[in-house]
Amino acid sequence: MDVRAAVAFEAGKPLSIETVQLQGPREGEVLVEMKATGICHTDKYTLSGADPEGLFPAILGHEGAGVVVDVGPGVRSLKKGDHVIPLYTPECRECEYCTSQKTNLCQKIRVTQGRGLMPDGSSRFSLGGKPILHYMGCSTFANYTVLPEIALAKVREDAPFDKICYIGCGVTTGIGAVIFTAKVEAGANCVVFGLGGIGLNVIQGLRMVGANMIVGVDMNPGREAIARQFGMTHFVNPKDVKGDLVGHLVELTGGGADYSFECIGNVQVMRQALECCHKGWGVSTIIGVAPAGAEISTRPFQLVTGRRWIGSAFGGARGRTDVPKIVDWYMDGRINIDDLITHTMPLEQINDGFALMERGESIRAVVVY
Ligand code: NAD
Ligand code: AHE
Ligand code: ZN
Ligand code: ZN
Repeated sequence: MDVRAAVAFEAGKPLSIETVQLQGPREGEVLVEMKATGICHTDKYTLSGADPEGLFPAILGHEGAGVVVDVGPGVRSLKKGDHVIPLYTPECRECEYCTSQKTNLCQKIRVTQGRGLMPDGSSRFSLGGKPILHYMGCSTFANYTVLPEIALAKVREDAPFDKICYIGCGVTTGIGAVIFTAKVEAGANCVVFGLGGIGLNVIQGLRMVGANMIVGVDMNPGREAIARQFGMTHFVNPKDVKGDLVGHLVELTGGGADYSFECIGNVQVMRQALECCHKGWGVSTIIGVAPAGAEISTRPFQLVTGRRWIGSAFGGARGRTDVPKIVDWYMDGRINIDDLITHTMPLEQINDGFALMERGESIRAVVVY
């Protein structure tokens, strides 16, 4: 079938709106009509050429919501008409990783996903007879896409697509990092570096679990008001701190953070996030995706003296199990998504969405098909 897609032909170039061809679903696959997709910082990162796994030409996008229109042979858990959220971290429930109960990083299809291919090693998208690659197993920047059954969370049908698409990455990543990865307890003092589409969801996760201090750190003063609305109790702009930022944060938190979160992708900030943690027990979670080749460093003494450095992908969430619950939290009014979606646009204006993010003017821009 013909579908409308924003194609990334090469790194560093704007997306191009094209009519591309999409083959139907094969064994274990599902054809989804995409209804809405968020634009995440990671799409920009890959488009920039900084992602070692970034392959071109590809159809980017990994933060979508839509409706099942067809299923391939052997698909049992989904049927035509089901509402779904694509999962770049699938949940097969049978691989060594899924059954370990220690991680959400299902590896069943990770190798082919990283090569921009479906699990059978081929692409469903093409243009003029030449294959176009999938991205993160999702390719939500197309109005129809094909995904493996294990990479779709079935969600309730009364939830609005243009809001719950954000649960496909940013909301789950931020709230999940607090609840599933760091397992922050009530009364904790916390520092969040980067108050964008991810960091603001970390903040609302911290408020949900009853954190005491929620310190937000961002160089963009425009982020203070919205972060306070979501639960931030103290704002620190590094540009306004005279002297050492780490020392300032340790003093502000009365000895260091019980938990810190890096939501930027800057390795210097990752070091600050670790080192502002409390001696003996502070835990720092890396969420930000750093450029290819970048490395983190600190004095090992920071770890010897009890700080711990961990990371989180997709908030530690098991997609098919946890994403429907997060949709319920939104529908029950327990989490706020609406105020984080600052812009909506048709697919034809998707490059404007990337520009808004680059200028720090949007929290989330959402393409509505
Ligand atoms: P964003 O651009 O919306 O937000 C980043 C924020 O950091 C901005 O408010 C910016 O002003 C601030 N900032 C930049 N440099 C800073 C500095 N030196 N000090 C303080 N603040 C600074 O980005 P986002 O969508 O929130 O994504 C954040 C990061 O998380 C990206 O690297 C993205 O790729 C990554 N990410 C990771 C996962 C995961 O599963 N681990 C999921 C989604 C996104
Ligand atoms: N491809 C990059 C790494 C990118 C990365 O870390 N992706 C996160 C999700 S970011 C969503 O916005 C992730 O889930 N990683 C786990 C995984 O298996 O990809 C690189 O460095 O190669
Ligand atoms: Zn993302
Ligand atoms: Zn698995």
